[in-house]
Order: sequence, then structure tokens, then C-alpha cells
Amino acid sequence: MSDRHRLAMAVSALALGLACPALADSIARTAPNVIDAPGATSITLPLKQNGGAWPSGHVQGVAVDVQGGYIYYSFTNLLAKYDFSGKLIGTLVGWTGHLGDLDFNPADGKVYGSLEYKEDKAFYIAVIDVSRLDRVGVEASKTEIFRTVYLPEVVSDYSADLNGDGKFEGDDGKFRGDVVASPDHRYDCSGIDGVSFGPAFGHTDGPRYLTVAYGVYGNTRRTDNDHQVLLQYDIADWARYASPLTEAAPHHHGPAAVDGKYFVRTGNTSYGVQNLSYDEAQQRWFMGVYRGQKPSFPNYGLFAIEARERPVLADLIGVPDPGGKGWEQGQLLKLADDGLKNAATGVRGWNQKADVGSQPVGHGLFYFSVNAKSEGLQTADLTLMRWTGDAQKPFVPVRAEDLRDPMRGPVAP
Ligand SMILES: [Ca+2]
Ligand SMILES: [Ca+2]
Ligand SMILES: [Ca+2]
Repeated sequence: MSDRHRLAMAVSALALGLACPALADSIARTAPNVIDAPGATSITLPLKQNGGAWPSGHVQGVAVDVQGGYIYYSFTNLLAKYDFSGKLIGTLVGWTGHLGDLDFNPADGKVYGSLEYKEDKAFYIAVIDVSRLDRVGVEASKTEIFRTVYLPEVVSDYSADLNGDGKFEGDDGKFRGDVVASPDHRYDCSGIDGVSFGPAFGHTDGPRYLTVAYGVYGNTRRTDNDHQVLLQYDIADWARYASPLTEAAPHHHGPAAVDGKYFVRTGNTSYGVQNLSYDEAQQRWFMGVYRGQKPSFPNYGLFAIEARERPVLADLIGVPDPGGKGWEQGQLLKLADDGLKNAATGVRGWNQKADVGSQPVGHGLFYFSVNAKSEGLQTADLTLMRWTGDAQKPFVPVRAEDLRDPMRGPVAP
């Protein structure tokens, strides 16, 4: 029933602008093509959508092609493509690694997702030409629409013999039952998950970089795992790396260097940034996490960074300097000065579930997904929500009643 509710985006944007004056500026600034093209754009965002039921891992993230009208769901080892009407268009299957968070790149029409093979010490960005995903059951290894780019920077931190005993003890099954027990992994890196395109940190415009967030183990006894780690890549020359993935012999084609490496002190969160996204309307990055377990931190579910926030070379508190003096230094980003605030640490954020699918779609509107399992099948329920600015309740579902017709003016609240 609910998936029949549709929201006329241009209409709702105007309505939300009226209801929330603070948004009016950003609406006008960020998507004039949507609002100002009279009659030409009737982009309709579903208020709710179900991502199907699959014999797969749980939903990890979503990507939305607003102009094309598609929603993509990562179910760990399956990618599902739906149109805005809720019709299943295709699925991509057939890998054993962990496909995590996604983003859609409007510049090339492709979906980018994090892909992990911890036992092989191999971490990739999957580059998926989703415009050609048009049927159910496409095998990743047999299609040229699925390509992968290796990330040596992640491999280096993940594989670091941190305690210097000459051997790397990784997540290869040895620590089953206590996956945080390894004394190794620089910054306690467990791999990668959150991905999003957006401007270089410190900027609100300019070239877009693919930004990849580390997974971080939730070891509450370590002090070197209290920062999120974000890598930025210019992907202009990535065609030369993008390769088919043969799981029996994982390739190593990828950029040796990163274009930026940044740290954000949120306190440890289990598996780092689960969902990373860039919101054009607020010009902010959002990081959705599984809540952390350290009692010394507030352990919020969602954090933000202002796009204009300049990174500063500073101490990474808790990360011993490799030279043995004080703390290691890195390019540090401050959290946005908004939301709830923890007095003891200064950490700010929100109690918002944003860990298995969160994606801004402009005009202060965001999709959030909730995962569920029934009769052995994994599903995802996606809800369109709008930003309220309320620290206690930052998002509320968009209702059909929120619809306004700009030709007739707003309806009574
Ligand atoms: Ca995840
Ligand atoms: Ca070691
Ligand atoms: Ca994302």
C-alpha cells in the first residue's frame, strides 16, 4: 500500500521550504534544475520502498539515482536495482566478498561500492555499470558491467604488524568468537565500508572525490581506534585500474597513493563508518555508524562534518607516534557544531539509525533503511525522511499529507 504513495519532488521541496525557512536557501541553491523547470521535471520519490527479500547477507547500504529514478540496495553478496515505482529491474550476484556501502556517481552513471576480502587482505571499490543491469541474476564474474579497483592504502593499514612481533594476525578465522582480539591492524582498521562522492574536505565546490571510510574494529581496550579514517580519491584515471575480479587470484590493480587521508575523532564505533554520504543541501558529510561500546564516549549513531571544515594537522589522540614520542599526527577534521553534545569529550552527533542505508537526495530529504530477516530471507524497508534540525529528533518521515500544490499554496498544517 505504502509504496503507492508518491511524492512530487519539486512540489514537496517548495512545501518543505515554506515549512522550514532554514531550508529555503539551500533548496534554491542546490537544485534549481529540479525546481525551476516548469512541468519538465516530475521526479517522484517514493515515500517508502521495500528492497525485496533475498537469501543473502543483510542490507548494507543504498544508492539513489534521482534523475534516472532508480534505487540500488547492497545486500552484502547481492545488488538489487529497483525503479521508483517499486519494480525490480535486476540483480547482480555471485561473489563471496562483503559488498558494503554504495554511492551513485551521476558523472558516469555508475554505482561504486566497497568490497572486502579480509582473508585475502584484499580491499576493492566495485565499479558497477548499473545502466546495463536489466535482468535478475546477472553473474558478476561473467559480466563486464562489474569491475574492481584495488586499494593498497587500505591493505597497508589493515595488514600492519602493529605490535612488531614479525607476524600479522588478521581476521582469517583465528579470532572467531573474539574478532577484536588481534593486536595488529593500524588504527584497528578492519577494512572499508562507507563510500560517497563529494568535494575535497575543506571545500563545498570543485572536483568530486570518491571518499572511502575505514571499517574499525570495536576493541574497547585499545586507544588507537577512536578516529574514523576517510580516504579521498580522484577517480579520473581509474579506467586503467578497473579489472575483472577472479576470486581465486585477487588482482592488485589500483592507485598506490591517495589524494587525501583524514581522521575524525568520534570515539570508537564498531566497524567504523557504515554509511557515508554527502548532503548537497546542507553541504555536510554524514557518517552513520553502529554505536560504539566505550563508556567514555557518547556513542551516537550519526555524525556530521561541514564540507567547508578545513583539515588541520594535529595529534591523533590515542594513536602512539611510530617514532615513540607522543601521538601520531594526521589531517584532523572537526565534527559539525550541531546536534547533541557530550560535555566530557566535545563529541557531537545524533541518536539516529543510519547504519544500513542512508542517502540524502536533496532539499533536506534523506532515505534511511531498516533491515529485517524473515524466514531466512533478508529485507530492507526504506523510508523518505526530512531533516528537522532538532537535535533530539533530526529526521521525521515525509507524509503524503506533507504534499503541497504550489499553484494553490500550502494546505493547512
Ligand atoms: Ca556495513
Ligand atoms: Ca603482529
Ligand atoms: Ca554511501
